[in-house]
Formats: sequence, C-alpha cells, structure tokens
Amino acid sequence: VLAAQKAVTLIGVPTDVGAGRLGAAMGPDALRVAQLGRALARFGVDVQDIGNLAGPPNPRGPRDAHGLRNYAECLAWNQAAHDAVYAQLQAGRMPIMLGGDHTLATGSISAVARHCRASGQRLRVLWLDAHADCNLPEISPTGNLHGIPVASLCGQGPEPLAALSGAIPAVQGPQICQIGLRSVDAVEKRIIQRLGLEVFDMRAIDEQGMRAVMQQALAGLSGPEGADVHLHLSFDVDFLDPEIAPGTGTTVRGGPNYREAQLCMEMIADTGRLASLDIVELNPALDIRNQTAELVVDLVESLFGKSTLVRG
Ligand code: 6HN
Ligand code: MN
Ligand code: MN
Ligand code: MN
Repeated sequence: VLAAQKAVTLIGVPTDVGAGRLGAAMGPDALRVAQLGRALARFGVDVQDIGNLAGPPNPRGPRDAHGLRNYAECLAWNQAAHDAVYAQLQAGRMPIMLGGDHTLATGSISAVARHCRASGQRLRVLWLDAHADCNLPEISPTGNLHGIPVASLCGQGPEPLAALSGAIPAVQGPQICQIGLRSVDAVEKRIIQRLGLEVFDMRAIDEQGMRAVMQQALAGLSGPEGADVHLHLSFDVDFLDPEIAPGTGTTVRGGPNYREAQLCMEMIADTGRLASLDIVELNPALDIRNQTAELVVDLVESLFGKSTLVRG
C-alpha cells in the first residue's frame, strides 16, 4: 500500500519529562502551526488529528536512586503513547506521533511491536538521530530518559518500560537501524555492539554518501520480499544539521544537510512500507520563527511522495 493511499492519525504527545530542557512539550502545536495535517491531505491522505494526549506535568526532578530523572512521569506518558498508537494501528490507520521528547519512542514502538506480533508482520525500525539513545540508567551521563529508549526497547533498563509491548524485548537489536549518529557516549558504543544494532553514523554518510547508506538501510524492503514488513520511522529532529534545524534541545553540528535529508526521506517513501512514524525532539522555544517545524513538514511531505518527477 502506498503511503499516499493511507489513512493517517496525528497523535500529539506534549511532553518534555524525558529531556534535559523544557520546550519539546510544545512540539505538537508547532507542527500544527506549520500545517502538517493540511500538507498531508494535499497528497490525498485521509488525515485525522485526535489532539494531544494527557499526562503528568514535568516536575523537573533530580536523579533518583536508579540514576533517572522523572521516571514515573516518563512511564505514564509512554503508557499513554503506547495505548493511543496501538488503537490507531488496530483501526488500520497509520499513527504519526507528534512529540514530545524521544523517550516516547518506547511507547510508540512497543505498540508497533505488539501490533506486528498480532498481525504476523516483520518489524523494521529506522532511527534517525544524532544520538544512539541506548544508555542505561547507571551509565547515563544525564539521567534523562530520552537517552535510553533504544535500550528499553531491546529489553534493558527499568522493566516497566521494557515490558510495555507485552513481551521483553519488544524489538531485537538487529531490527533497528540507526542513521546519522555523531554523539555517542563512551559506554553506549559498547551497548550498540552488544545489542547488535545496525548503525550508519555520519562518517558512513561522509564516506559512502546518503544514497549508498539508505540502499543498505532499506535493503529487502521493496518488492515482494518486503511485502510483510512494517516499517517504523523514529525521526529525532536533531538528526538534521543545526544550521537548518536549530529548534531542538540537543543539537550536534555536522548532521545531514537539506538535500541529504530530502534524499533520505524520498528513498524511504520509495519502499512503500512506511506504516508508522514518530516526530520527536522538536523544541519551539529554541526555534527561529518555527522554521524547524516547517522544515520537518517539508521532509514529511517527501516521506509521503513529494518527488519532483515520477520515477522508476
Ligand atoms: N535525544 N546521550 C545523551 C544522554 O543524555 O543520554 C544525549 C541523549 C539525547 C537524546 O536527543 O533523543
Ligand atoms: Mn533521540
Ligand atoms: Mn538526538
Ligand atoms: Mn502494520
């Protein structure tokens, strides 16, 4: 099924409890101001916006005995995200989760994993990010939960988060492909290896180019061999170079430029397998005239097939 024929549900999850700074909670509304829904409707997509989920406020707590900040609040928001994303998948609609910080990917991807188990689909996760997000509580330099969702999904760290999908681990490391990494903590490098994540860091993009990287990342998805694959994209806005995307809390210079980011999205669109999406870490408090939100909408249009020409 082409993305363009799909029914999409926008789910706002306005939280920054997993981040070190405030502001990502305004991400869903910034994307609405940038007219995400209307942009998708132009491609013939049936778009429904169910508004924002509710959850606890940000207590801005210190690190707890396990080394984590705002753990109970993060768990509550992830449970809410899980339930909302799962309901949309069961209704046959494509959920687009508007974050919120990246902690929420534990909830959304746990829902996708549960859905894939129930429907017999194979899950593939693309993780676009400057960071690896596979810290563990005891080794995290910050205690911020947006630094641990990949570990949670792979069955590591606090059990209530790891168990959200109903099975531990929710996802196997090799099912996750990370692209754009350029800020990985020392111990995280070993966790990446231990979990068996597939990683194309910025050096891989520098050396091989975005096209060759995406060909490898998307291998086996197009055509009949990929017919039973559910492709989930977790898009951390800090994947993008801060020159074009200043509106995010943990910028790292040296990310993909505008054309590289477009090519990445276009090649994902070409597979026809995209079935769920997270847009996370957009922070309007750090943005300039909503330009990062507008760029994200532009890139999501490419995910839904806004190519210049008809190809292939
Ligand atoms: N994100 N590795 C750092 C940490 O605090 O664990 C940064 C994490 C950033 C997380 O951007 O989603
Ligand atoms: Mn992230
Ligand atoms: Mn990041
Ligand atoms: Mn599916």
